[in-house]
Amino acid sequence: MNFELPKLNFGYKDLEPYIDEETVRIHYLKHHQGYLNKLIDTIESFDHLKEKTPEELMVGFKDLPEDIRQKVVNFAGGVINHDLYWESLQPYDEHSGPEGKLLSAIEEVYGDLDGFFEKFEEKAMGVFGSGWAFLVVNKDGKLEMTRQSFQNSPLMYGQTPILTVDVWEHAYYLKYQNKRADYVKAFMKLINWQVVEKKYLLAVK
Ligand code: MN3
Repeated sequence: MNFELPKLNFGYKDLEPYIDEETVRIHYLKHHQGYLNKLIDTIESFDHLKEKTPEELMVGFKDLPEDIRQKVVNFAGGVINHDLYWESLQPYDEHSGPEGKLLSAIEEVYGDLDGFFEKFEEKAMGVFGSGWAFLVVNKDGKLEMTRQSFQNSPLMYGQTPILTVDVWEHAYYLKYQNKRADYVKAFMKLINWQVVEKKYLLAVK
């Protein structure tokens, strides 16, 4: 396992004005780092678990020792969901959009990109309480949107997440307060489509 967080692909300020600097700092340095620290503490005395990646821990969660299983799911899930969240983001670029096979797959399932955005917002708004909306490649190799509560991951259900939006309040409350829809709309302007496409191609290979 890697005991350090992956570096962000942008500076703390670079998502402004859509996601504010203070939120990015606290979210990455406190929340994300906090999950990693707690995961490391939890598996401290389990050498066979330390050899695994957090993704592997989530995929194989049923095999985890029962007394630490829920904690490992919470913390390893917190690590990988945030890893994906940061990877899903880039500074605003008006020319960015899905291309190639990913675009074709989006059009097949959602009609067009606007249809995709509409459904993704709906999915994110439908998360009750703290959780995540994901775009995944499902077991049939098709695009699908799913929701997870807390720090659960689509990896626990045989799906490969390729894009995610964090809708825990800490992800938006400083700037958007209770206006989750405004945050989700802002998030969608910052999607790093190249990363999503790379993950899509790997998942359908
Ligand atoms: Mn978060």
